[in-house]
Amino acid sequence: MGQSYDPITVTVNVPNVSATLTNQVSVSGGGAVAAANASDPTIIVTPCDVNQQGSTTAADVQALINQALGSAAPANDLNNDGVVNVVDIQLVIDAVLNFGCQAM
Ligand SMILES: [Ca+2]
Repeated sequence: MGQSYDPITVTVNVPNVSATLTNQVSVSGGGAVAAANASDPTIIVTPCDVNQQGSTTAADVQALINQALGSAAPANDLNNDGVVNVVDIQLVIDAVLNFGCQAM
């Protein structure tokens, strides 16, 4: 009782799709009567999620339109070509349509 094991770090790559994933872990053995379980929901944020709230929506499309029109600072040059324009807007629309975020 009262003992612990060194921290274990696990790094994973996930598909480039906005979603919430749940990290889960189960530990058994060591004389424990029952397995110990823990879970931790994690929001996956992609570059197409312009407002970084955890999913890609029409609000993100609107944010890119504002940037392309110059009414907002051009902060999300998703294809990294030096300008925020209709190409970047299309990348966000594709993400909204669940084709994934193809930002570079
Ligand atoms: Ca661009």
